[in-house]
Amino acid sequence: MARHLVTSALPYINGVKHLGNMVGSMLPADVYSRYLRQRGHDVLYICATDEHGTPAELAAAAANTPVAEFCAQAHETQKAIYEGFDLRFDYFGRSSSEQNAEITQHFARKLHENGFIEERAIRQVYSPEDGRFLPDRYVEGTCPHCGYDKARGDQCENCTRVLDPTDLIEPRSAISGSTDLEIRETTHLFLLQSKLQGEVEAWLDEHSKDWPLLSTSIARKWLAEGLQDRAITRDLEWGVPVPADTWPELAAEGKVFYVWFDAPIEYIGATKEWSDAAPQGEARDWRSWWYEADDVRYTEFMAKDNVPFHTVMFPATQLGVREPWTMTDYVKGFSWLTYYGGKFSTSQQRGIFTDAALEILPSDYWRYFLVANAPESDDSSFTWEHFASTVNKDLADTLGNFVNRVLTFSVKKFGDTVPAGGTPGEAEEKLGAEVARLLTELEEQMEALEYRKAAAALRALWSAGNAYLVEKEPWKQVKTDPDAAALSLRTAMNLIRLYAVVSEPFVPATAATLRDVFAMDDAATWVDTEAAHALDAVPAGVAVTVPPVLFAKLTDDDVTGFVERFGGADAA
Ligand code: B3M
Ligand code: ZN
Repeated sequence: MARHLVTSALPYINGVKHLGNMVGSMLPADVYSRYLRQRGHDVLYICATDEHGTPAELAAAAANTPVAEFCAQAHETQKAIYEGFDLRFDYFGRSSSEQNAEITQHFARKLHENGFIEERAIRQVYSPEDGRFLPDRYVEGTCPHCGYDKARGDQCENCTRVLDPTDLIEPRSAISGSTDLEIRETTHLFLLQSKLQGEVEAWLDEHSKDWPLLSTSIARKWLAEGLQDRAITRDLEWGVPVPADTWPELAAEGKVFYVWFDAPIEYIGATKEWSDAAPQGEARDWRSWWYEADDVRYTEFMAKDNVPFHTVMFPATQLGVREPWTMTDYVKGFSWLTYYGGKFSTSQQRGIFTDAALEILPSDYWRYFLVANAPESDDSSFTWEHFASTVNKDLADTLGNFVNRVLTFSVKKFGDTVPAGGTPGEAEEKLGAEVARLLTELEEQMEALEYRKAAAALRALWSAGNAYLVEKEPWKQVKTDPDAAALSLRTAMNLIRLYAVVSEPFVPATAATLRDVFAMDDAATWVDTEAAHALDAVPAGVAVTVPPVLFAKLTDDDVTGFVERFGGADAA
């Protein structure tokens, strides 16, 4: 048994996430944590909403709600959706928590003591009418490159060029619309990342040997470009305040930390939230996971745009703190899931959002499809046609049909207990060997965090059941040799039992249904390959309940309807 700390990138608070966000962070982290728990490890899976920064303030302003209230509501909305997806976090926290503020301020003080933070005066846009400095995103105007008139001070959405607010033609405040803008000097904290470049490189050399290429190549690229010192404070109302004991003037000016400074620290903060929320009598020790925690293996999940922050910038922060905080052991990065080859887009509402997905179909349909088609080394594309054929082939025909056919037929012929009779022979031996081989394959792929390959191994296990049925044909056997039919059905039922266990990380709701088929009181969390080979864990005589059809097939009309509602090939 080992201790596994798992985190997935913290979803921004500013809106419901789409399936592309889900597949690259929370879902694979959940699948992995479930698997590890089943294998008997001590697992802590932590996530949270990322609540600071301009996007949160702007979304709150657009909703006409005070930002604290907006975040509290949006957190509950996201949390409910993730419960709907059966994501089993040990804790789902909030980066606006007191705990995060405390640890973030501690990190900043330590970085300062160690000479990695410096105050620097910079020139920034000030709006007298709004009575405040405007962060880059709060300045709008006309793009000097393409003429788009709603370009933001950090980037033009139209031509994607990175901008400086002073580049904009006819700049105005995004808050009040005021064009009376000035440039004033103001002081910010800078993290001296340039001084930490060598240490980050050395740390990466030592710790990233087994990481996926996607993660290491992004990290190397950033390091090759050279780490720049970076402003880690902003002029915003909402954020972790700069501690007054260390920087009284900046604190008095109301400066807060930059969202990407406090967001990764929230992995720790949320763990402390989890500790602080312990029910009476339950001891939870957040420090044992994060501080001098040599026995903890820490795995992080995220989409590729978040990789630089986790492989380079947050490690730089942690190294500069000069305290033994847990650093990542493995960074699983993901490429993009596209929608018909185009971008899922929150701002343009293109693609499928997690709330809408759950309105249409239960979570297992989505979980299975997304994991089986995870964008691991390359982007992968969502289309309704591909989704429907995957659901129909793998879930309805292969798994669902097998389960229902076996159970319905057995109950009809032999009553509602597992039938007795027959002695396992060559076919059962061959099946057992195949099942044991595929189970080993599934385990290896899960350990390697190769999701597509793990899902393929699971699918092959499901198919092995169908192949066995085709070979034995119990519906024919029953006419001439009832004992032989009983053996075939009992063996098939043992496969169902195995599926109930090994499918759990992928399709937990279905797995629970399959567990309930047999009136057996066993807490078996995983099956070892020997037991899988033997296929006799469910003995004759155990009561059987036939579940309702596991998966509904999606028809052409369903697909047409989905395409109409969400857009199809021409949406991209
Ligand atoms: N919220 C960005 C994102 O959701 C950001 C991740 C923070 S992880 C510490 O893509
Ligand atoms: Zn432009």
